[in-house]
Amino acid sequence: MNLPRSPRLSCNYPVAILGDGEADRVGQASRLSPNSLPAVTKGWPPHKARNCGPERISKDVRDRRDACPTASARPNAKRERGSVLIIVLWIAFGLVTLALYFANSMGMELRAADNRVAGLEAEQAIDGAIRYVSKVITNVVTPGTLPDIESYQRSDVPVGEASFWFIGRSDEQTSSEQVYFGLVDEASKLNLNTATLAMLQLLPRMTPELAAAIIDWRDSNSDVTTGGAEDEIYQRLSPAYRCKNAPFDSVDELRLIHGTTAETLFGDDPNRNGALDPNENDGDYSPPNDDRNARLDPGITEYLTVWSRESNVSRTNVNTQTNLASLLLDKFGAERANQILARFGTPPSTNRPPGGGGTTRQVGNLIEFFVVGQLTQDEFAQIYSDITATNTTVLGLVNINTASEAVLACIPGIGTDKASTVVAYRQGKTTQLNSVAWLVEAVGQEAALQAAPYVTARSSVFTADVAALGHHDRGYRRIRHIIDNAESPPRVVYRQDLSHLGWALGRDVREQLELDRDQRAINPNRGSSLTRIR
Ligand SMILES: [Ca+2]
Ligand SMILES: [Ca+2]
Ligand SMILES: [Ca+2]
Ligand SMILES: [Ca+2]
Repeated sequence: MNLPRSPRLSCNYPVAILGDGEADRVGQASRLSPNSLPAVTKGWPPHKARNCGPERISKDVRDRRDACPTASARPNAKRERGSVLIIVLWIAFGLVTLALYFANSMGMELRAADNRVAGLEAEQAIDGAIRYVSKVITNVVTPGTLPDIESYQRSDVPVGEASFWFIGRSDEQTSSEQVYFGLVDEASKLNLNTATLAMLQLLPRMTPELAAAIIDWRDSNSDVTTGGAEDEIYQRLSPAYRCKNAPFDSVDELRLIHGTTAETLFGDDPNRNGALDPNENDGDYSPPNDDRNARLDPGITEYLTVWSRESNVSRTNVNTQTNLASLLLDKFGAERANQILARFGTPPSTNRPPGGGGTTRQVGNLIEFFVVGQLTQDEFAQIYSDITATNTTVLGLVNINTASEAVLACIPGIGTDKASTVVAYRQGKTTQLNSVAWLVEAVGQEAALQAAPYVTARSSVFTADVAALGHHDRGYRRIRHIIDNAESPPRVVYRQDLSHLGWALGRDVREQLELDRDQRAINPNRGSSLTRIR
């Protein structure tokens, strides 16, 4: 039998799998067509070859097998060994790939877990910050005022491996790109529940229609203010809802008011940090679509609150003659007390009937008391924290010591023409700002008396807008708290997670954090230098 010298047939395999009959058929097939031989032998699996005993192999085949030169068998063995090597290499490659994949996956998991831990640290730091604020406002030097910024830590305050910042507002912001750190006085804003239509209309970005809709939302009736919106408007919306006809519970409720837009509510400052971030001064390149005028033009939420209130429960009512006489006697002595009381029509103490009595002039507010009583500013400041014109809690008074120019411009008697004068007057004067009396000197008696029903120099509700980072400056969190200190102990009346608004600590803090990170990489024992930033 003359088998063709095909490389595939030169080894033992095709020969070994053929019995005598098959070999003959192969021989015949090879004679007919040498190319057909591989097709005949191809279907025989190796195990069949193993089952074929040597007794079934024809002598001719055995001879050919025995005579098969080593030179022809060796390349096949090498190829088999090469195939095994390639398979092993592929398996090894696959295993290495799997190992790398899982290593990378575990690395990501580890980093995510580390970030979660950093986030928890930041949240705990914020909780600690609120306890710290409670202590600060309870122990404030002048009760009823915003704590002095030098009396507490407000930037990069360490809590374990975490740190926190109070995001604040101030006239002292030298650059609108720089975030100011500190507590915020809620009495520095207009109260949504007490501001009149005329006052609301003077706010930046406010329209007459929106101001009217705000009035309609909070009043108890369904009479439409000109340009406003009652049930008829809201029932046509999809989904439809009812006009509240009740006071606002939060400033964010403004989103429900007909006519509000994101631009109206937040303006150039969607992250609500009071600073001009890069995306807030690049036009429409990135949200928001700002006017690119290098100045922060915030929305109406910047100027509004629902929390400002003044509790007068423990104060002396100047309209109660005997209590006032007792206070004045204690502070200024009998002679001066009688002079002041006489201006209210109260007879001198020697002629005064026991238990009070007599005809006295009633005043509606403390500026009127100051003007009528002809006290000096120093005298008035001495008794200001002890007196009131009403024993009830008064909502919505604006603190003239902390309000921004935009808010002061909304107050009758001050207006847009005198607001800048008020701000300029109070800057640099710390000793004369202990009462509302300085407003008389700043804008004149007539204007001050017109503004008097709306203003105060006391504050008891504060915002602690706390941003925090965990270890390695990760896990950024930001939670805004409103804390009411009108009654002891202080209590948190509102809590809002603002972490979703993104980074709010400004460019300076970010750059300083990156610098610190680089320097820590060089020297792991080096601490933060962020305390330099204020
Ligand atoms: Ca209404
Ligand atoms: Ca901003
Ligand atoms: Ca922009
Ligand atoms: Ca702008």
